[in-house]
Amino acid sequence: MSATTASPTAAPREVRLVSRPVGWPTAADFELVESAVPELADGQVRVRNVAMSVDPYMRGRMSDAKSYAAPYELGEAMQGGAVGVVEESRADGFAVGDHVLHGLGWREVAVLDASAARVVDTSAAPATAYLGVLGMTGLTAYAGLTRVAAVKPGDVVFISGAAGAVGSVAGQVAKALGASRVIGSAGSAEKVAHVIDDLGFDAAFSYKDGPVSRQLREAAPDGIDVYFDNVGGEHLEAAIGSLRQGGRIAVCGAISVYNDTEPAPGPRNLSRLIQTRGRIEGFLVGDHWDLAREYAGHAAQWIAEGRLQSRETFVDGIDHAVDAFLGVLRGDNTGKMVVRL
Ligand code: NAP
Ligand code: FER
Repeated sequence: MSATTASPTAAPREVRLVSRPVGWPTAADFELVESAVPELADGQVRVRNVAMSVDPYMRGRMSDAKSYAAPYELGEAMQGGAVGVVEESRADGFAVGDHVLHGLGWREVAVLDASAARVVDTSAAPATAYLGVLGMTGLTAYAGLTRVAAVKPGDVVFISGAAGAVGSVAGQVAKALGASRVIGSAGSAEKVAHVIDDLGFDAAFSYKDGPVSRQLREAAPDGIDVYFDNVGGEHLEAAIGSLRQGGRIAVCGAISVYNDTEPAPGPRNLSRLIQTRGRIEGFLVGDHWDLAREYAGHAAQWIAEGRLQSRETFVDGIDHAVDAFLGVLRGDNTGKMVVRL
């Protein structure tokens, strides 16, 4: 993955959506073009992005189906989390040189209302941390565990997508909140070794090695109290099958079905929720921003104590942003996938 960073004098570029994929997206659904950079209006900043996020939810916004986030417009630049440096400011509280977090990724230079940007402290953490462990994906893990699944000390917790941005934080936070046993699943032997050896999961398995239900029963012979679902499909059915009395399932994502062209069959064992008094609940991080300050405090402490590690997979250059995005859907990343610009 080579670096082809544009020189600051070259015309900045952006990635536009040009067609809506059916099934797996391909490079032909995107185009990389020069951006028009408007003059600043009062209250605006011009930001040179240093890193942009690529996330699974972006697959949903490529489609025009009605959802919680508006579809990307055809022929327009994609959007998403980014951090950058203020190059010019016509807004109080934003100085040239400040690092800011904002929502106009997928472009090298962004002009936006300063009210839609937040200054971040890059002396406390690298800028890219605000796209991952200290940003949206970290808060997703914390909100899902504390508010939706209500993890409590002693719980046995199962987390799919365990080596990914959300899952890696969720496993470590579950331990920090007192879970007695944390089990992860991921898509390769290397990822399984990483979550056990580096992130402190008690057990993990590759879902490519055999049925999830069997591997989960082996890892948690007495069942699970909490399942943090990033994947859906076979994983969700397996987790319902292993749920103990009063178990809770927080449905965060269903990446195994995001590129499906036909609706996948639902879990065949939902009736187990009756006998177990189990609960299953979906959530969106956007409903839990009020937890951001609480999480930031815990995260800083857990990081300082070595209890919360984060890894990033970097891809360099906006001309490789589409590869990075497709890579997230395929599982090329360990930890947060970030494109450095
Ligand atoms: P991520 O886990 O860093 O990356 C996605 C991972 O999904 C890949 O690395 C890949 O890892 C795995 N994957 C791909 N296809 C799979 C399949 N068929 N079965 C199992 N795993 C598969 O991404 P993330 O940003 O942390 O997001 C994780 C999940 O949380 C996604 O479902 C996302 O949509 C969701 N999410 C939800 C919210 C919310 O507010 N509800 C917020 C953020 C994220 P492997 O190598 O392990 O397959
Ligand atoms: C995701 C990232 C973010 C996702 C959902 C969100 C389901 C939610 C965003 C919001 O609450 O606005 O990958 O997948």
